[in-house]
Amino acid sequence: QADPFGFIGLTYDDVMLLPGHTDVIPSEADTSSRLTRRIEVSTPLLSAAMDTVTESRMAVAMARQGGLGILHRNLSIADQASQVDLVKRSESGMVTDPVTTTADATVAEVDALCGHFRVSGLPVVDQAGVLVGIITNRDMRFVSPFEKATTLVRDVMTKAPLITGRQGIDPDDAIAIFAQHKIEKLPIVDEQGRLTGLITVKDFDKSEKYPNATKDPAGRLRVGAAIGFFGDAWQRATSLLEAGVDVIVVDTANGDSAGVLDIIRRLKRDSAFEAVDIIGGNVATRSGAQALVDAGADAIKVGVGPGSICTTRVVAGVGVPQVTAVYEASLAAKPHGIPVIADGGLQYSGDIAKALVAGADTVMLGSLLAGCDESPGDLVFVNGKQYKNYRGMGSLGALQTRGEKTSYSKDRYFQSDVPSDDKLIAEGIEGQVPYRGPLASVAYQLAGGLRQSMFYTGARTIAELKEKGRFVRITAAGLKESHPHDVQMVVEAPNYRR
Ligand code: RVP
Repeated sequence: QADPFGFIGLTYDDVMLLPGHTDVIPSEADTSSRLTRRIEVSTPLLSAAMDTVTESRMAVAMARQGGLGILHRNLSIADQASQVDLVKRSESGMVTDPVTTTADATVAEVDALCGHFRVSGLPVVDQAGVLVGIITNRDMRFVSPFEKATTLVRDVMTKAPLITGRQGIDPDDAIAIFAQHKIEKLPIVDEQGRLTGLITVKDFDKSEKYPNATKDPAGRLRVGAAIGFFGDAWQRATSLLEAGVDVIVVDTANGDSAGVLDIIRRLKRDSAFEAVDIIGGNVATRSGAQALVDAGADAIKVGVGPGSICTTRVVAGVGVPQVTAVYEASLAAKPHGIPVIADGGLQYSGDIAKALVAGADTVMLGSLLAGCDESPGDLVFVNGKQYKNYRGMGSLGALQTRGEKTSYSKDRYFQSDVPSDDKLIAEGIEGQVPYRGPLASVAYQLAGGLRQSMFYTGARTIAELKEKGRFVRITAAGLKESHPHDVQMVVEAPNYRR
């Protein structure tokens, strides 16, 4: 490069999309997009793999809205795998591996399982897996709290013979059985009477309620989970796979590094992981994206330093303003048909379309989702207003969170070898974001904003938006003009906060 300063970095606030001729109305715009080489989502939104953003509740909510949650990895392998399990069991055409109990268990044990898996009853099986009964809320209702620990399932369950379905039953036939027998759970059994699945009426209700949900071929919600590259990362990947994860994200602050590229190559070579798509990141340059493409990544995650809680750009002086980073990465990924994820730095719904036009296929959100009901953590009251805690995975607090052996977040910042906490170099901060209510309404506003962008640019599909979208660079005065100005805001808008 002749001129060492010849390369300008632009971000969301530096650009606007040009309006263009349109014959699209917002409600007709199709927001579906490619998440990875093989997976499509109907809403191009991902929730960040952060311990104040995505655990199973958020992942379920994201998938129902047609996006995807990426479970964070600042917890033990067993805990993260059990979160995958919770998402995979949450809603499905048929549960192929239902949670069960035995006749000798106590009602208290059944209660605990039902609470953990958020279900209202369990099939009862014997040692050979043969269905011997079912126990639901109805059966347990008259067991007093004092007797739960001593009452056995066999004494209250509804005993076999039960109404059951055969394997491969048609969904319409299942619905007919629910209606005819006024039951809510239909155990599926094989010829020997062994339980092989469970269909619940609740799942049909949810399918109708969330028609755009991101689902696997078996009708279960999809979920992603983050891993690192150091220590027990391989074991983590294996446990996530066994729990049924759909997407593994090798999630680090610098994806263009030997350890990250190596684990991506190994995962892609191993036939055991054939069914799982592997996302690599993060990078912010064309060469970084190229390295991930060459390693075999099924999608490239872009973002070094744009995050609202991130201090990498000031602590290390390194990063690329996000719109330029996404554009550069897409130059390497696009020719290979590998989707790009724009991770971090989005403040408003309008930034989604900007990211897509710059070259992304989906976006990943932290601060915009951390205030939702479904994100981990309780509400915090400050001066009578409601907030939720939100912290960077490179903040001291997150770096110091310990699991069985090590701090899981440390390897995201390549500091696994740092001997004591007082020697850590933080790259993030801990803060709070305003409470925003249920994810469904936040996601509705975000996707709605994107549909408005598609209307203004005359794009019926995301592919058309990416093709037709044109940028204009703006100045500080232009940015000032873009926001509400010269008035005192008196009513809170559902999709705008200064
Ligand atoms: P934002 O949406 O702007 O809040 O950014 C979220 C993103 O920030 C995450 O998806 C992740 O890539 C990045 N991040 C998370 N922790 C930190 C940090 O501590 N520096 N950065």
